[in-house]
Amino acid sequence: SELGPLDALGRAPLYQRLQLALRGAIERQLLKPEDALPPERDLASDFDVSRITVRKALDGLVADGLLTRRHGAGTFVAGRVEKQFSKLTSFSEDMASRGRVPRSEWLSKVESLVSPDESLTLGLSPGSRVFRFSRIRFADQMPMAIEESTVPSFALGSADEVEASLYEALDIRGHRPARALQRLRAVLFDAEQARLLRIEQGAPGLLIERRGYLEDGRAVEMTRSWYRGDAYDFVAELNAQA
Ligand code: 16G
Repeated sequence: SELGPLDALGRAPLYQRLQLALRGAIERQLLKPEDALPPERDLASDFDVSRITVRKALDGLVADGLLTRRHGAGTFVAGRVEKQFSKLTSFSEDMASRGRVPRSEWLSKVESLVSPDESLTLGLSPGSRVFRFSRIRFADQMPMAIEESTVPSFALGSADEVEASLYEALDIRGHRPARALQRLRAVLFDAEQARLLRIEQGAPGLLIERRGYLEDGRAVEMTRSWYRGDAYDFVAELNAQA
C-alpha cells in the first residue's frame, strides 16, 4: 500500500498501527478532506489485516472526528465546515445544508433566576427567570462546538420544548431572532473543554457570542459557542459602501 507497511509502525496492536498510518496519510494530505476512504475489505487486503481490525481502527478515528460516516455512502475524511458569518442560521440548519447530521449531547437544560451578566446582556430586570441550555454539538459523529444559551422565560413555555433545535422551538413560539449581533474571539481550550470536544488541551478555538433580537427589539437569545478551530472556516461577503 502507498501508506507503507504496518510493521514499520512498532509493536502497538494492529488496529492502532492502522490508525497511525491513516492519521499520517491525512496529515500528509495523501487523504484530503472529503475524500472517500477505500472500502473496508480493500483496506483489509491492502494492509493484510482482518476486517474486524479495520472496523476497529475506523471506529476510533470516527470517534475522534478525523473520519465521518455517511449512511449508505461510506467513510470520508472529515472536512472543515465553512460557515457564513453574516447569515442568521442555526447550527442544525448549517449542518443539514452540508449533508451532515446535526446532533446534540445535552450537558444541562434548566430554568433559573437570571444572573447579573445575563440580565445586563438580555436587558431583563433582576429577578426575571430564564432558560439555560448547555450542550455539545456534533456533525455526524464529530464534536464541533460547546454551546451555552440563555433565553428569557417569555420566549418558551418550558425548557423541555427545546429538543434537537433551539431555533425550531423559538420559531414555533414565534420568537425566532430576526437579527443578531456577534462577537468572535480566539481561545485556547482548557482541559475540560478539550475532553468534551475530544481534542488536545490548549488547542485553538473560536468563541462566538451571539445576541439575538426579535423584530420589536427584545433580546431573545444570548449564546456562547466554543467552536473547534480545526473544523471551521468563517466566511463573509463584504461590500464596499457607497
Ligand atoms: C448557532 C448559533 C447559536 C444558536 C444555535 C441554534 C452561531 C455562532 N451560533 O450555533 O447562537 O443558538 O445556532 O442552533 O452560529 P439550533 O437551532 O440547532 O439549536
